[in-house]
Amino acid sequence: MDELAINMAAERALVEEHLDRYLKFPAGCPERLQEALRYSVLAPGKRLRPLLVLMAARACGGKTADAFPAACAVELIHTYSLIHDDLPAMDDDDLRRGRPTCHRQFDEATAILAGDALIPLAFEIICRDSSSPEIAARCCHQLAIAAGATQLVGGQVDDLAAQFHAMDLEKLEQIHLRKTAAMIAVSLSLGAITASATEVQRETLEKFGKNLGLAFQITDDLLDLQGEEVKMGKRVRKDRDLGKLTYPAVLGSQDSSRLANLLVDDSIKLLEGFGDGAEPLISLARFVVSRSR
Ligand code: GRG
Repeated sequence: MDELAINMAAERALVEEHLDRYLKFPAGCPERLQEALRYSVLAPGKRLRPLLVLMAARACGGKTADAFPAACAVELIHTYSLIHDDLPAMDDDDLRRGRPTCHRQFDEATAILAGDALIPLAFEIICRDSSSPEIAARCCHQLAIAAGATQLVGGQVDDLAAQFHAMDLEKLEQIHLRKTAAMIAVSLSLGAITASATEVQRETLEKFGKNLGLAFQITDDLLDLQGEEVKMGKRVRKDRDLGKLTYPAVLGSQDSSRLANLLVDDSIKLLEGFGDGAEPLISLARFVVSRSR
């Protein structure tokens, strides 16, 4: 393992330690709910979004210690979206992060409520643990927009509505910019805010995140087509069964892969002004298109 991979593993472990602490509730939280929350959040995810928060903070000269609340909050919102996406009313999946989905392991009502509970918890953590009230307010505002009706939720609604309908590349991009890229872009943005970065730095990182988010989605589509269920820890070949139009369906696999790499190359160019502090972000961007899960 190279030095960066070791640092990344160490930071992932720290994110998981924080998540573990944040998922111990005072009296009043029903035991089954706590169990479902810990089961879903502490399952072996890649933790891409929290790592992006930490690395964006570092690229802007901030302390990663100040970025952990926002990093964990993003992971909690992301996990809620996965739990709800897996429900019978949406993708109806049995496997997530290598384990039975939350509604399979528990029951539908518990899965819906566990997802619901993660949303206020994310904002509670930012409000209580950020390094200043101003940083907390700015993080909450950005995260609320990214997770809200025009971005994550709106993108998901349009994605569900588009099933079994013809779509062009522009529509596909509009859906994925909102459903997938918004949460990745906001991770970069929150990292910048926790580091008290300039607005130019924050916007540049956000743009980097949008490109990276699209590259991530294209890779996800390719892995759905070519990946293995055991490695991915989730059902594969499901996009076709669900009638979803994907990048490989529109562009073919080779051009999709070319586009993903192009987006990553373009996004890396945006980081030129950040100097050596952005090296971990560059490596993570390359990982997004070379990953096998
Ligand atoms: C329910 C509001 C709502 C939104 C759901 C997250 C999502 C939107 C759908 C999941 C389906 C999907 C394939 C989305 C595109 C890419 C994506 C978000 C994959 C999952 O993220 P990873 O690979 O997951 O980072 P881990 O488990 O590693 O955290």
